[in-house]
Amino acid sequence: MRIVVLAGGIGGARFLRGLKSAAPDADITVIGNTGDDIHLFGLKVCPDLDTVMYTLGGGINEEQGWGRTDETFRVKEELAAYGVGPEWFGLGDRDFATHIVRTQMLSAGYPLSAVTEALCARWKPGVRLLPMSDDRIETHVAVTEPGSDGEEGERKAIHFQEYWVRLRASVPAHAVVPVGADQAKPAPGVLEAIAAADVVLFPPSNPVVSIGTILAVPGIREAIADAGVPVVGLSPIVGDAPVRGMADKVLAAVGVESTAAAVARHYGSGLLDGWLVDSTDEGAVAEVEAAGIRCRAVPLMMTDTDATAAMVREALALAEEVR
Ligand code: GDP
Ligand code: FO1
Ligand code: CA
Repeated sequence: MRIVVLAGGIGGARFLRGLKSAAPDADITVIGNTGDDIHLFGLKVCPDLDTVMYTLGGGINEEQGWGRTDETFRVKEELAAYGVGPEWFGLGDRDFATHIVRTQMLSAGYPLSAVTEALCARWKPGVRLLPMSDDRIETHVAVTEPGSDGEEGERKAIHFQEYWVRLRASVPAHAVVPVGADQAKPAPGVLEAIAAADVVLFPPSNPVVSIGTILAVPGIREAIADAGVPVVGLSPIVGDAPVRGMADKVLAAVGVESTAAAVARHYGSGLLDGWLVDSTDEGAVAEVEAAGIRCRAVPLMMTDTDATAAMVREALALAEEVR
């Protein structure tokens, strides 16, 4: 079975670990979000691609969910000693090597998709990992930062990483913009993988800054809708709040309530055929079905690989029901 998965970072990566366990013989193509990408110290950092690659390749810091295991921060300390920041972004020594190799290859003219393939030759994630696009796309968030005197500050756009990592999403997001997406093209292989898929899965990744960003690349949403195969998603919202992260803040920015049903309606029946909500959100099932999307309530906490594999089996069963 050919399965295409649209993935962000931690939520996407953990879901994929369950998918590999539940469907060991499946041919899995992952379309990864690159809107989180940021240039730091002259290097190109791709947090969500790396989170998927390290998680599936056995190099992830399990507790944190991002970055390398057994990490040290000597380089970051030395940079700080020169007064060179940002200090708010935790790039570790082992992780730095990935960004150096990536940047070196990009500078030599290789597209990000080829670079990602080369990095994966080491990590062997067991899936085909494609960036959503080879073109530069960076998600920016419009915020009003409080001034130092406590007065209301100026409205400005900041990089998504600054919003999340420096500000911890502590101020409202007025708007979320995937800068560059409208001019971008899907990376080689993306549209082909979607057209050849037997099923498309949306893991419980962030609906705005992960899956929303992938869908913002012209052609990807249309290819999924036109593929004529079941599209099934899993809710990242459980009991009216994200399981982790800032999905509530960025959903508010696009005018969507933080409920499992509202996220399903946001994707819409033109895109989604099936939707899984957590057992505790059983009450949302009727509302989702009324929107024309087949819905089931099942346990959706990715506590370990077995629990996640059970979620995947429910998603694949729902795909067969709507096929
Ligand atoms: P990020 O790029 O690291 O933020 O990761 P993703 O975008 O792939 O996934 C983030 C989303 O995963 C968040 O909105 C979380 O609510 C959701 N999430 C994380 N763990 C779980 C879980 O165990 N169950 C469910 N249903 N959602 C989860
Ligand atoms: N997340 C943090 O909360 N703090 C960090 O300092 C941080 C550094 C970092 C470095 C490399 C990397 O691949 C990911 C990193 N992340 C960090 C996670 C990052 O913010 C991701 O974009 C998440 O996917 C959030 O969407
Ligand atoms: Ca992310």
